[in-house]
Amino acid sequence: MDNTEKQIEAIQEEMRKTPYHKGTQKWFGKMRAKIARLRDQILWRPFLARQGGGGFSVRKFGDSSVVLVGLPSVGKSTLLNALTNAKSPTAEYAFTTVSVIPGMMNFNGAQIQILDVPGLIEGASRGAGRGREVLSVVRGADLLLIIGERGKEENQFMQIDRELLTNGVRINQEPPEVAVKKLLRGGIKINSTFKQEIDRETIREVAKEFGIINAEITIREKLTLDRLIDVFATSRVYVPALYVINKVDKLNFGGTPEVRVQFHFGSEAGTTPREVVRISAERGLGLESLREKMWEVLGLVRVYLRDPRGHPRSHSVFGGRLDLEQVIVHTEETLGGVLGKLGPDASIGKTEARIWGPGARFPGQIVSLGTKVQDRMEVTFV
Ligand SMILES: Nc1nc2c(ncn2[C@@H]2O[C@H](COP(=O)(O)OP(=O)(O)O)[C@@H](O)[C@H]2O)c(=O)[nH]1
Ligand SMILES: [Mg+2]
Repeated sequence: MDNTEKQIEAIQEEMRKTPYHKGTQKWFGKMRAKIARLRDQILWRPFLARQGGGGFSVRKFGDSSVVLVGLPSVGKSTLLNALTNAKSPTAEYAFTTVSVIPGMMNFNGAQIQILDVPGLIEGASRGAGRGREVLSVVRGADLLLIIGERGKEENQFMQIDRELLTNGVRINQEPPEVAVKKLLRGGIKINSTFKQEIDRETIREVAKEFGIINAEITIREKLTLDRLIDVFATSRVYVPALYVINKVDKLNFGGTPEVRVQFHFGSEAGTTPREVVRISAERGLGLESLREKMWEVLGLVRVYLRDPRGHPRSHSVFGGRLDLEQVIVHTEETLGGVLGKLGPDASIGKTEARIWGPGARFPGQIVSLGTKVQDRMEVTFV
């Protein structure tokens, strides 16, 4: 254990001995902020030491990047092989795979990169320093698949959640709605549109712990102490996650694999219920639901292209079958963004779009490039 970790332990020990009440709230806020700041230091140290990340930086390919997270032997390698073109070794025992194994999943015409990162969580208990690897991989992910094993999932999900939480990873959460405007003088001014349970002195104390002396802090949500600290801690990442229960074939409860909403086992305050997809990676059960769900959470849409005369553009593949030409973009994207993806030659002189299908009030409607895309919208640019 290094010095910083010892400091964290000492603070935690002190907190255990101190009763929590209105009078000690400010002190607790300060201590929690101190711990968060020390964890930031641990997490960022390797990045500061050698810029560019080091061994765990993975090149991103495709339209989206998904990272598999789970304890050893839950079936990550098996799932990677089932979903993608990758060939990853699988085995009964732990720690078989040693480096990042990428695979590419083709779904709805999109290329979705899936990364199996052995050791990401598996070795986390062996030292807090591993957190930096967790963070460096997770930081680049558009989605985490958190995998547990049927019958043990409750405990496994909780372990992963806790591990991610202490490493600055916030799953299925939006960043706090707090704006911090640094000022040159005047101390810390706090504006809030909600009545806060945390008193203003505590908010000031936490801000100060992160070196903020003069600032205007505007709060637009009801904050917990955790969320308040998240505002200032530098190592926070916000990533969507899907929970997956694998090996549903093993314990035969007579049920079929299904997608359903289950309530959060850990009942951490402020988190939304977990949505769980049940699969058998080995038998190939539930994989279609999983792909659909991944697609939905990744927020990808297909936009089909038509030619300048409004005819569907297609190219033939595999002996004459016609595929519509399409572009994969994020749901937040506009038609201007689609045009941008077509490259400079295609976009020159184009100022409007004509659309068909979803989103079009009538076939061939002329709309602006600021129009939001919809799945299966058809478009040509004019
Ligand atoms: N019964 C059953 N076994 C599975 C399933 N998926 C994986 N396994 C087995 O679980 C063991 C560990 O799988 P592996 O993919 O290596 O797990 P990893 O350590 O998370 O990568 C292997 O023996 C797999 O054959 C499944 O859906 N059902
Ligand atoms: Mg593996």
